[in-house]
Amino acid sequence: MTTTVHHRICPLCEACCGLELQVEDGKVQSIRGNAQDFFSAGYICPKGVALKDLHEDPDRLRTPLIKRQGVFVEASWDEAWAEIAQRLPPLLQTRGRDSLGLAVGNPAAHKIGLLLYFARLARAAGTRNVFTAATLDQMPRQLVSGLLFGHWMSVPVPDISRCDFLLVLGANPLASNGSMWTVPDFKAKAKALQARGGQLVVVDPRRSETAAMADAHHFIRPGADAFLLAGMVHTLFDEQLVRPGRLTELTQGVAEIEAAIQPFSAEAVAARCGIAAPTIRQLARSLAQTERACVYGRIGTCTQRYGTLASWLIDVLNLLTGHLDQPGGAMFPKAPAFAANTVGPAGRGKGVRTGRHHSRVSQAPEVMGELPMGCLAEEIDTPGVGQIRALITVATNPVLSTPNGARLAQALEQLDFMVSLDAYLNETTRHADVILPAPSPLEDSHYDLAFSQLSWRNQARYSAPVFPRAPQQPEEWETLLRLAAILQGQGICTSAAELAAVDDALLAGELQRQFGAQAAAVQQSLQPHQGPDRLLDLALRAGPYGDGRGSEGLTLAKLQASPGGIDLGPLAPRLPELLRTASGCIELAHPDLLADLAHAAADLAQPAPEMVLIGRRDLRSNNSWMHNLPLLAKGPERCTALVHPSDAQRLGLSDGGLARISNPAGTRSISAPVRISAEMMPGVLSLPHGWGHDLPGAQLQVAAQRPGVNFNTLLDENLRDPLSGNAVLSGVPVVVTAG
Ligand SMILES: Nc1nc2c(c(=O)[nH]1)N[C@H]1C(S)=C(S)[C@@H](COP(=O)(O)OP(=O)(O)OC[C@H]3O[C@@H](n4cnc5c(=O)[nH]c(N)nc54)[C@H](O)[C@@H]3O)O[C@H]1N2
Ligand SMILES: Nc1nc2c(c(=O)[nH]1)N[C@H]1C(S)=C(S)[C@@H](COP(=O)(O)OP(=O)(O)OC[C@H]3O[C@@H](n4cnc5c(=O)[nH]c(N)nc54)[C@H](O)[C@@H]3O)O[C@H]1N2
Ligand code: SF4
Ligand SMILES: [Mo]
Repeated sequence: MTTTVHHRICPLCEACCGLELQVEDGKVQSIRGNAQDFFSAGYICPKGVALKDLHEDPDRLRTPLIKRQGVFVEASWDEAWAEIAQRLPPLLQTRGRDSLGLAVGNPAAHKIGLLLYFARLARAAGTRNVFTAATLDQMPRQLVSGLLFGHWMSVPVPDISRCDFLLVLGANPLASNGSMWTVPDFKAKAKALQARGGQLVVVDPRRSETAAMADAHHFIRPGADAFLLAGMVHTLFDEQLVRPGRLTELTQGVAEIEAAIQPFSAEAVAARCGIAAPTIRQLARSLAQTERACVYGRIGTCTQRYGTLASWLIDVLNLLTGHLDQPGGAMFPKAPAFAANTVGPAGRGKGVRTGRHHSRVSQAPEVMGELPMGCLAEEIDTPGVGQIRALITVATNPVLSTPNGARLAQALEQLDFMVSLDAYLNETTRHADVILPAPSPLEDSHYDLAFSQLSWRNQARYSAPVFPRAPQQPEEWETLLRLAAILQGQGICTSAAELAAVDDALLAGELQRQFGAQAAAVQQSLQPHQGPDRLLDLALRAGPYGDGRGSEGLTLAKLQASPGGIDLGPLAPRLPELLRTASGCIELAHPDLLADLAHAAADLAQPAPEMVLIGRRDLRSNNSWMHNLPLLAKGPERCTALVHPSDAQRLGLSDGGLARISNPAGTRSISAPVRISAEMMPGVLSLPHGWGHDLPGAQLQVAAQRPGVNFNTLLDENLRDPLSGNAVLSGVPVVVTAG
């Protein structure tokens, strides 16, 4: 028997832990944290261990499926490509480019091949109908980064290892392992903060796992973060605590904010957010008076009507208290590759624009080139010019992850043609005509294109595949490139050489624009890499630590020779160098933000509904797709409705009994087992999303045994944060009865 040891970055969540796998005769024997990985230092969670289950899952697709007379049959790759090439191009020719929709989901953020080649697919498709999970998640955060700093990915993260006061809103990193902030083992870092005398404060309508370890926890009325944060900003002005320090000269709009924030005194917002005015004032003082302090907000602050306002006010607070871009505060990582805020002239750029086009039915503005995922169903089921008639889904399960998935499921059935690139035959891909299987993550190389831009410490890490791919199984970038070639009218690439020629031609065009006369020489220097590896080598070498800046600099080869990763040092101040706004300043008071603040002022008196619904995450689950892995599926029921004892009594709910939860109109409802707990804020019910694996036609044998119920059945697909297009997933009124 031969045992080999492999190092591999976990692709399952944003913590990006380094793993060590022991493999014996082609089988995974064990998976543990890689103690040699400088960045995650041996940390791992149960999902990382479950990569073995994922790799071996008999339900994971290993061959393409084609639907014939309503039934999926296994097919060869050649047959699958023939089907696509025969059906897709004629449709687009008669119906136009916008008749094709593209939808891409969460796992793509973890896959460099999907990220880089989905962009190529979208360009080849030429459609405006591009939808991603960003509008179910962090679009408000990215919009604010774009407006203030000039690029969507210029996102400040807490410099936790030097911070002494960390205020966390709407995030539960003990369950999620962090988001828009790559911070493996948050718990140890938070404990170190507490051990040096610092304070962790959590604002959440539930006493979450993170809140339970905090020094203080405040319940907040769901959806009211913007009001709390506005009350804190008001306090800063009211109590003369505004000190932007060295950013004063670099910031536009402070006076406008002072004027616009006037209606939001702590006393005026207290009832709206359910937090007493003295507490709000004290939070503002603690932030202002602690030398190294930071506010961090995540999904709970984004997935609400005022998601963009809340994300913005977090930056405003960090800036006005002198904690933005300061050690121990909210700092900007400097990624080694692909970060737009390291490319081009430093300190000034074009900034961002939104609304360059709008969705056909609801007229929702594009943001970051995308339309809101909540609009996908209506774009398919509303007749008219530009109606979506064909859809390509990539690593997404919107039937479970999007509000009113039932409408979407019906709409998908009406499509003329649908292709899915996915790991499973699930609630969404069952509607496809052709499913193209993804390889196992253990058959992929890995580099975190997105998360190296959000890391608690600057880093470069890469891992090679653990296993070779099955003989016919292409890499995902190859699949996307073949689709792109078909959409570009180049037909089916039947050989590797043909595909390489398409890839070479695309790269040559890009290099020509970037390097002009030197393009051919640059392309030559990137040998022998191909596909995403070649683009990574280019990005690393041209990046801020690259060998383009000196012979000692980074290359892919150097990264490949460093299985524990390369430490690029602690976060360091980056302003003004990072800015890409037209003014070369932090544009703190964009008119759209001020206008929405005025809307919020008009909404200050909104009374609290009797019962609202919020989401939650569990360490052993991940969105909608890991419920088929035995290691994660075992244990107590996870899809439960948490309610406060006083609500349970009022509503006649019993622990372990069922709660019937309905939308206010009473047209849609689900029943979930109740857990009564004082960890809930009264008037708030918490349920996890991503469940509901009882739909016919999916092939998820383990998940089907305990399907759970679909949270998103209750949500209204038309409820959005108007600025970012992000779906409202939290704080939604519901009617709850026993049964
Ligand atoms: N109510 C409510 N709804 C929510 C949320 C919430 O908090 N509350 N959260 C939202 C958030 S933050 C997100 S990000 C979205 C996520 O929603 P989606 O973007 O739909 O992502 P997942 O639910 O993670 O589903 C991932 C899909 O990718 C497939 N897959 C897994 N691995 C691979 C792979 O390697 N390659 C390919 N091609 N496919 C793969 C899976 O089989 C599955 O179909 O859900 C959102 N929906
Ligand atoms: N184990 C696990 N890890 C995951 C995922 C998973 O499904 N499971 N999903 C991944 C994805 S796609 C993402 S985007 C991240 C998300 O990572 P996080 O942002 O940390 O998300 P959650 O763990 O859902 O924590 C959100 C918290 O917000 C609270 N909340 C709800 N509404 C409000 C509100 O209106 N205001 C405030 N202040 N709080 C509110 C909830 O009670 C909850 O405790 O997690 C990622 N990691
Ligand atoms: S915390 Fe995230 S990255 Fe780390 S092992 Fe778990 S799933 Fe993987
Ligand atoms: Mo997400």
